Amino acid sequence: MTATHCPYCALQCGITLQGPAGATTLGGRDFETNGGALCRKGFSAAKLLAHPDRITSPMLRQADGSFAAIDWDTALDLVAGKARGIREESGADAVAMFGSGSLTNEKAYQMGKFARLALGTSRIDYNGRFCMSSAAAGTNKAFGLDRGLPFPLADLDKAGMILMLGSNVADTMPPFVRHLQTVRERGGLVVVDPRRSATAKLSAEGAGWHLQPTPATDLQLLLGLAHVVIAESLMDTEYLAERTTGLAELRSSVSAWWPERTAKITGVPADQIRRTARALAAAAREAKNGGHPVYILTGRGIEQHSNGTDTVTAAINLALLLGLPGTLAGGYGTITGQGNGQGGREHGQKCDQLPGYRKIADPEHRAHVAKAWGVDPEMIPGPGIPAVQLLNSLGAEGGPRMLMVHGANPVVSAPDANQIFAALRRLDFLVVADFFLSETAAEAHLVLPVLQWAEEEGTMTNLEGRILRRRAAIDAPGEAKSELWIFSQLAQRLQAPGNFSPNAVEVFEELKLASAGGIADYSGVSWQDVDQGAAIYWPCPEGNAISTEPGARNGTPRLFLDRFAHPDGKAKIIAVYAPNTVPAKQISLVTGRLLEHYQSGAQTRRVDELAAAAPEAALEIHPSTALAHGISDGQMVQVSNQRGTTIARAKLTADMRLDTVFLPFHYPRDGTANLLTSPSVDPFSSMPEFKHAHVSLNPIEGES
Ligand SMILES: Nc1nc2c(c(=O)[nH]1)N[C@H]1C(S)=C(S)[C@@H](COP(=O)(O)OP(=O)(O)OC[C@H]3O[C@@H](n4cnc5c(=O)[nH]c(N)nc54)[C@H](O)[C@@H]3O)O[C@H]1N2
Ligand SMILES: Nc1nc2c(c(=O)[nH]1)N[C@H]1C(S)=C(S)[C@@H](COP(=O)(O)OP(=O)(O)OC[C@H]3O[C@@H](n4cnc5c(=O)[nH]c(N)nc54)[C@H](O)[C@@H]3O)O[C@H]1N2
Ligand code: SF4
Ligand SMILES: [Mo]
Repeated sequence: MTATHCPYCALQCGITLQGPAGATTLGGRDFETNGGALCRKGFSAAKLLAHPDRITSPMLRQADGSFAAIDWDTALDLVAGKARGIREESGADAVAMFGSGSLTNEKAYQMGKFARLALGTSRIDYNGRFCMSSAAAGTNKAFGLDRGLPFPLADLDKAGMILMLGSNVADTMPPFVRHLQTVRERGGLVVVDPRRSATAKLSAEGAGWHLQPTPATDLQLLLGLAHVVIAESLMDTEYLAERTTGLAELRSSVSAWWPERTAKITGVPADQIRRTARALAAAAREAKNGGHPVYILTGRGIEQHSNGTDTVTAAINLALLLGLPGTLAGGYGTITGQGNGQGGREHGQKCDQLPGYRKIADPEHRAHVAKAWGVDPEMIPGPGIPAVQLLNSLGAEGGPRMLMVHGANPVVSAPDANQIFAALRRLDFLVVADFFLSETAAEAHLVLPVLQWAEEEGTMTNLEGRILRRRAAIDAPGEAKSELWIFSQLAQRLQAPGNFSPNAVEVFEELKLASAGGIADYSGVSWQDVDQGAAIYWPCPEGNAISTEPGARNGTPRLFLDRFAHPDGKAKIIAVYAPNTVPAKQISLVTGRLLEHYQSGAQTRRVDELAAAAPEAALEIHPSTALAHGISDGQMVQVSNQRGTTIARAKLTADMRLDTVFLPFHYPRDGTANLLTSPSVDPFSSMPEFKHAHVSLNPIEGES
């Protein structure tokens, strides 16, 4: 029996695997985040291991468009040859890489190093840009450090009140809900979502409440909440004076957001705004007198907007006004999404970043990492460009001519998918490493078969910043190979400087050195301790004593208790501003997730029971809105705007606002929600506007 963790989301539920390849069975394991429970996706994950769709040898596109199996030497020679040739002709930035928050820490680290040293390119970014970038930008600005939950998840078990904005954990992380049980019983769960989501129902059907704003007006709502706290003198003045800077500007920035005005824009009634602000302040006051802690949590619903960073900042400001972050009375946290969404944003696959959450533009940071890599700092290229810009620059004038994709399916998951298709087709050479022929792999010139989670060794960092062991239980089918091996083979062929070990333990040892002294410091984390199940949270500098006793927490389980990570030790309140415009009377599309499918669906659409439960894109629409558009339940609908058209089956539900429809983004071809989303990005995080677009609706005659 092998103890490991689920391959999918950042909750990283504990699981066990038993039996040989081809007949592996999976069970829930008692681990702190899931207590033995699993969601449907995790529970069925083993069905993908010996799946008939597995790619079992490198595959090269032929002149007639089909793929033919080739051997690894030929494939690796071809990749190295193309990379060298294109670099000689067009410069090092003509070869690009696109990574993933699904990769283990070791693979993410090695990929960043491979891009900079073996390819010499600055053109690397990853799908975490679509996920955590706004929250990361907001928390970095406010606290000087970005770790999704700056406290253990289990701290929520004791909560007296939780304000949850734009997160639907009841569908996206079902075992998370056990940590909300007590706060629900206390009537303290308040959910903000334009949909009456499964999570919103948890609040509304208990003694908590649900705020159902107009999509993309959370910034105004948060300014309105802050207004009430300040106007009614409900803030924690002592905390603000001791632990923060910037209060004065915040005061003036929220002064105009009185509840009635906020209500006009957000659609949330003024009395509900007052009720929520007062309840939060009362709960926070109680928490500091020995009561139950209070948390403000955010998810992609408020972060995936072109003002996502400002909205996160406004959420943090509210938490700071209440005196919560960096205390045992509660705090602010963002719920990280992908399996290694946390570790994936620390080790250097972001275009502006080096391992240890270091900055690639900072001379001292470059010098440290260059030393760990055994190279001259001059050899490390400067900052590249973020995901949306990178993908759209492919094959364009002066843009990359070759791309290597590891762990992403941007044809389905990147915004304005028609443009992404066009960009990939402009490339001279597209290499996709995957275990399935995803929609993006289907566009490739060369596909490299890689290991799945149950076939590889490594570490992952979960939504709490806790480092976990991923363990190999079975052998991989056919010729599938580890990505560490692929990077090491290619590095040799490209005569890269530095060491590229194919062994996860060796790479982890190097990652520790490279991260030492950085923000995300792993230097005191030992592979053996993680292997034995020690609960270790970064930062964990060298010399930290580690206990493997059950219940012991090592490293830094709770951040900021003494000081925030800015040089002055204080949290920065940064005033943010929002337009005072009433949203246009148009149908808003919001996108998001279903319980049954994971991301682009490349994996879960291949699990029979999940595919059967949610076989095609369904458009959630209010019955009255449907009636007004001549749409009946089950009818096929064209959802369109200037960027494209998505075809989906109408699902009438009173859980929607009248002005809003919902599409999941898990489906390919004409069911792809991202045919409609805008590539415009947040100025700080480069997060695209996934969660809001205007659309028109047209029923397709006879199609129901
Ligand atoms: N089943 C499943 N679980 C997953 C994943 C998956 O693909 N499928 N992916 C994982 C990953 S990578 C991530 S990032 C997480 C994401 O987890 P969540 O953030 O929980 O997921 P989403 O469904 O994207 O968005 C959450 C909610 O935001 C709401 N929303 C949309 N627009 C707005 C808005 O303007 N304001 C507000 N307040 N809310 C809005 C949506 O209605 C939705 O209910 O889930 C992880 N878990
Ligand atoms: N409209 C809309 N679009 C969205 C979102 C939204 O809410 N709305 N959410 C965004 C978010 S939060 C995210 S995280 C992105 C994610 O979107 P994607 O980047 O498309 O994520 P996945 O579907 O997980 O793609 C992962 C691919 O990598 C493969 N894979 C998994 N593990 C590995 C590995 O270890 N190595 C390699 N080489 N391959 C692997 C899988 O088989 C799959 O084909 O989508 C974003 N897109
Ligand atoms: S909640 Fe996330 S980690 Fe847990 S079983 Fe489901 S997908 Fe896996
Ligand atoms: Mo994500």
